[in-house]
Amino acid sequence: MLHFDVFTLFPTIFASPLQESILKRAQEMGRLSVALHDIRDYTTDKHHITDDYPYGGGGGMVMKPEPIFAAVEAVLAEALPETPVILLSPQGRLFNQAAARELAEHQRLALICGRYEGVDERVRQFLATDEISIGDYVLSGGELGAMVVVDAVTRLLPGVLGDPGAPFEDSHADGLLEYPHYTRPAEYRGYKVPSVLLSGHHAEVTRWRRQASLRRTFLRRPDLLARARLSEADRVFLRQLEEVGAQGGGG
Ligand code: 9D3
Repeated sequence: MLHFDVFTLFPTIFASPLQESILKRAQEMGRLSVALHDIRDYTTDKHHITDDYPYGGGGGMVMKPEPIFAAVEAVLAEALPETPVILLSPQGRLFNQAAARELAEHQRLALICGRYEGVDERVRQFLATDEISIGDYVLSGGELGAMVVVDAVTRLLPGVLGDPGAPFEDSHADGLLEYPHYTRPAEYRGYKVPSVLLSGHHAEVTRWRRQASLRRTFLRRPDLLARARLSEADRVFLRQLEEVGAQGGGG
């Protein structure tokens, strides 16, 4: 069982993603629980202020430290001292499948979502143990980042996915992009499913899929090939792609 404590000014953002599909099922199965904590509930002033002007001037507002510290310390009072406290921020280390696997080892994770131009630096220095960005683009706050982390980590919990070794493997499990998937009809508007997939030759299907994966990764994400787990046959095929070009397909 993995428990998330999410600290946010907009807890309702999380409602729908948690109520559908895999995340819904994971909660029903008792593998996942998510507690949403409204940072505003931990303000002590009459107007429940959570932001303030930046020292030194400049535009935008900064999230005040007191309500964030109060919220996290109250909620995690009885938690294990090693519970990661993760700040979602554009300055964090980039989230990837390896980071998701690492987080899935914990029993409890705290996620702090920033808003405005950012959070007071003391939150990052003295409260958070970890800082994560989900990619090099600008979001309006940490909530969607936190949701991405919850989703990616939950899929890795034992029993959450139907059959962990089956065809729908993680795109990044062996470090390659996935091969193309097809279902019926065998011809749609004149567009045909590759005949090898209808042939019943299992070994040929496996080889076609592997080569389609390699070709697609070579064309779209060559950066992934450096860290991919490749057989000698894979390397021979890739050398061929480099020499004669990728010849359409897969791109
Ligand atoms: C004006 C400079 N901006 C930094 C690029 C300020 C700023 C933009 C967006 C400050 C905070 C935010 C809100 N973003 C997040 O909280 C965030 C985020 C993101 O923007 N991109 C990728 N991952 C993440 S995780 C949290």
